[in-house]
Amino acid sequence: MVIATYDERPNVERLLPALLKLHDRLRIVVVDDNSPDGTADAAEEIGHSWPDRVEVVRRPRKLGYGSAILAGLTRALELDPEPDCVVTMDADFSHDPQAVPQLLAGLEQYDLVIGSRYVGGIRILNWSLSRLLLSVWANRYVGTILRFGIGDCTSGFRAYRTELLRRIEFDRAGSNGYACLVEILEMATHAGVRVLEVPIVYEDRQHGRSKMDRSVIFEAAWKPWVLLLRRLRGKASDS
Ligand SMILES: Nc1nc2c(ncn2[C@@H]2O[C@H](COP(=O)(O)OP(=O)(O)OP(=O)(O)O)[C@@H](O)[C@H]2O)c(=O)[nH]1
Ligand SMILES: [Mg+2]
Repeated sequence: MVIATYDERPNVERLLPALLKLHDRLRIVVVDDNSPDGTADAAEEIGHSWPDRVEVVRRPRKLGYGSAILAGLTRALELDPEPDCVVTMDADFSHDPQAVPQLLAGLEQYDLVIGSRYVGGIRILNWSLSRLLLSVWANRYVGTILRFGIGDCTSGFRAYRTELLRRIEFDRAGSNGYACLVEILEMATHAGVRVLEVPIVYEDRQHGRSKMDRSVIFEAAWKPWVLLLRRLRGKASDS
């Protein structure tokens, strides 16, 4: 498991034990950006009760969700023994830990499984209308430009086969924010991987504050165009 955290102490204190109880081989990499509320210390403390199962990557300052996920995936692939698969999820319970087994089950036949808020209808609880519209619109925007044929391109609740992550060299992704998820999806679809969307219920956070900011939205707006250009250039140089 890879979990990016910034000021998520009350959530992490409940989430990590809930995940660790799911399976005794499950290990967690928390990537924390020096959260002022001591999230990293709380995660390490929990790790003491679950030896060798929690690793905390401490970064000096807030460097962005996307780069935290990339750092977490890099660390997860260095674990010994190497995991067969890696799940990424948010710390704030918007992604239900009980849905993790369902995502993992999908990996038996697919290389990437996405916990999708939008496949077969919208399943989001307690979001304001403006937040919902922004997310629905952002997904449509990405889908229209890059035509993945995937309902939820910006979901951070994903299960990847390790082999896929190695094959696509995921660490070439350069986005700091949520655009990183779109970038990884572009690399994966370019590599012709099998993607499954599993419907999930997404619930708004009950503790803590959102970390969404303007720079993240700005990056999410221009990045799909850069990816499209790269794709077209790649096709031109192939032919
Ligand atoms: N390490 C790190 N984690 C981050 C950063 N920004 C967000 N996160 C974490 O990434 C996950 C998703 O961020 P959220 O703030 O929940 O983003 P969101 O779900 O779009 O916003 P909400 O609707 O308010 O929940 C959470 O676990 C955050 O703590 C960051 O800059 N660094
Ligand atoms: Mg959230």
